[in-house]
Amino acid sequence: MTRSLLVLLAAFVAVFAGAGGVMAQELETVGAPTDWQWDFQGPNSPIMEDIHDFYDVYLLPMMVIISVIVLALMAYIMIRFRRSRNPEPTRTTHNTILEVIWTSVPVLILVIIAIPSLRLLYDTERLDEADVTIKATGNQWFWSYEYPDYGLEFDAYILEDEEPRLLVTDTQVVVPVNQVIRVQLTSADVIHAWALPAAGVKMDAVPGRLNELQMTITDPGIYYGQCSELCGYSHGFMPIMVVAMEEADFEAWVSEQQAALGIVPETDLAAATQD
Ligand SMILES: [Cu+2]
Repeated sequence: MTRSLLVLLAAFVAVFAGAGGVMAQELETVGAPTDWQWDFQGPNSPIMEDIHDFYDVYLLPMMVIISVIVLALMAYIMIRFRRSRNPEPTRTTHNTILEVIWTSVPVLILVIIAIPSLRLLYDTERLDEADVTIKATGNQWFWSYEYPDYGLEFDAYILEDEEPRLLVTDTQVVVPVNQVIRVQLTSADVIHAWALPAAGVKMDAVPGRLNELQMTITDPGIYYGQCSELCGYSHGFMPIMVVAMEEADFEAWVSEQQAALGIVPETDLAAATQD
């Protein structure tokens, strides 16, 4: 009795795991917001590593130093030049050297920030030869995806009751790790924006235009993003869920999807015509 029950259970688990597809791969969540988070997500892409470095090593220390200096100056002024100590106020209105310094130093600081900042901006806009191309179309209020090279096409709708809340979709964008992914973006109605924080990408999806971004995800796992352009009533309910997997797993996923749709892969077609 117990044994037949176990067999039944095993069969059920096997069928269920098989039907699970992407989710059955037991991938961990890598790119998601966390409670009380106050830093960036990731980095899980080369560009996001650069963004982290630019902020942590460069921008943040600079901001801290400037804030501390300004605070110290103000404290000094408030104490040293307080009314009780200076009953007779000074009539000084100009100090040429001081004015040159407080104009040129901030300009210099901005130039120092601008150089690595523009370099980083250039890197984020770069487009290399793509290994996988995905077309994402924004709709009110869901994303539709196409893999033109594989003949795949599907919509991704929110699953509102799943955790992490408001981030899970019924179908996922599957990508291989450590490959150049080109995401082409457009919209069927209003302006949306496709963003994946852990990978350091965000770009508008504009009706009538085709924008392109590129990302290379370095770690297998599940990543979450959101539409990042106010697009109407359900703007907060069209999340982006990306599953990054090893190349072999990705290829298996593509074949699985193609088989389900009855698509004959191009390589098989070529072999068939040769015979
Ligand atoms: Cu949107």
